[in-house]
Amino acid sequence: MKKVKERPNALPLYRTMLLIRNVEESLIKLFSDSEVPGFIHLSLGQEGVAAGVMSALDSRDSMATTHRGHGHVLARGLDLDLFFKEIMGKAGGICGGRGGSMHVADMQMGILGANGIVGAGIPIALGSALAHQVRGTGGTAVVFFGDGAMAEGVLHETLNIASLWKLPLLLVCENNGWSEFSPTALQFAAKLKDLASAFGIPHTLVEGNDVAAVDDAATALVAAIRSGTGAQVLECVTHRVRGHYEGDPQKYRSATELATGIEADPIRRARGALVEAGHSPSVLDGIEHEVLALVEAAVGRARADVQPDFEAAIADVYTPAAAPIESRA
Ligand SMILES: Cc1ncc(C[n+]2csc(CCOP(=O)(O)OP(=O)(O)O)c2C)c(N)n1
Repeated sequence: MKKVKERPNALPLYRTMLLIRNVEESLIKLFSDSEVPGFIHLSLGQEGVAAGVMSALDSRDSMATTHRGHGHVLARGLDLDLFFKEIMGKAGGICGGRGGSMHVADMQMGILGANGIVGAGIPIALGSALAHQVRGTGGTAVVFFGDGAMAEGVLHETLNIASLWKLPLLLVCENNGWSEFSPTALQFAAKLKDLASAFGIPHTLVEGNDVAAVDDAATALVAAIRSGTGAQVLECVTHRVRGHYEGDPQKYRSATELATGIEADPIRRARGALVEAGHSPSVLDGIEHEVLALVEAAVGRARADVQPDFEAAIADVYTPAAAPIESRA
């Protein structure tokens, strides 16, 4: 068989997607066993977007995510122990176990936070983009949002300011066609492309289940942003395989649509490309086993961790007052 030329980061992208998949599959079990407090929203089927976009970023960059943000923070490189302990509400979590699935944040890694309010990450990333510009960090702020956020006024306001001030902002829409239990097409009359264009912001549409295509598009857009062209919109068409929230019986979806999501699996697609490029299935299985072992070990350590002290509940509610502008050097 003639080998297809392989992209240099094909294996790391595959591994990142497998990591997200294995983590979330383990969360399904933990959640059904009541080991995860609160709600979780899984991104099974959408791993290609997280892996592809994050691979285009470096340590200068910042990102804000949504209620469906496990994949984004894992692809950014958040430590597995800190991740599981947070989702399982343990003291050793990245936010001391007080945030949980919808509030994972890590300022050291430029993770500005997951967010339970639809669209609320968008202005946070806008502010971060302004900070990058004012401080001359060379960084880009990235925000993930679902197609359900297209009707949020804050997106429209953000596109306006980002365009006027030429801010280094990459707006990534994960378009899975659904906003909770309703098709987005029944809720928003415009196309994202037309909305972006109304504010003079370029829009790129990509097949979100093709991790290589997402990586290529995101890499090109981040390079353009770093060169000073201002904001960009990247719309990734993808499929949400599980329900809106874990436990959702999905009675509103047809069997055909559910099957389409499974067939479009970005991991199966990437594996097919790797095998075509000459990787043996046993090597690829080996990566999967290695990732699974890491996930199982992290779950074990999270289980063994303690819950936060009651006194910790109000820690970090207030931050120390910043020095007045005049007294800053
Ligand atoms: C401002 C606001 N309105 C409504 C909700 C209730 N809500 C939670 S998720 C969701 C839909 C999200 O759809 P989308 O943004 O497309 O993301 P997806 O769940 O498809 O990833 C809604 C309406 C909310 N959390 N915040």
